[in-house]
Amino acid sequence: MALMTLFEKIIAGEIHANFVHKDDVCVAFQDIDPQAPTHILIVPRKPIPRVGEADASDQSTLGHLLLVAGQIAKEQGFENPETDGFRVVINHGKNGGEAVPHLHVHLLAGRQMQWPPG
Ligand code: DGP
Repeated sequence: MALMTLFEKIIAGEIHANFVHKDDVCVAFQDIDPQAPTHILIVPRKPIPRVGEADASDQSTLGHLLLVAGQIAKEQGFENPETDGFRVVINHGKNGGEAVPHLHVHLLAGRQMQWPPG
């Protein structure tokens, strides 16, 4: 049997995390090393390694992750594009800055973001 990813262990409750959302498709919890006042990871229960390895069968899962990111941002009061806002990020591989090989969407909010990103 394949080794569990770190995020599978968090989903299974083997490693503690501060969850903000759970449903049948994904969970969301606070990042352990926040890069903004709000930094939440939205993680599919299915351990797709990274976005470039998703396939057509993952279409609804990928869409769901973005919808949940937007929903959480709205719940936490960041949805007003004039006065606030937020950023969603997916890192793929070495140059993308990926550290955990289990697909996840970063939701960052609570400060002014810069462009281009580092
Ligand atoms: P990425 O670089 O896109 O693979 O992001 C991985 C993120 O996972 C990074 O922002 C830090 C976070 N992270 C790593 N280990 C843990 C952990 O044990 N718990 C939580 N909550 N987050 C973690």
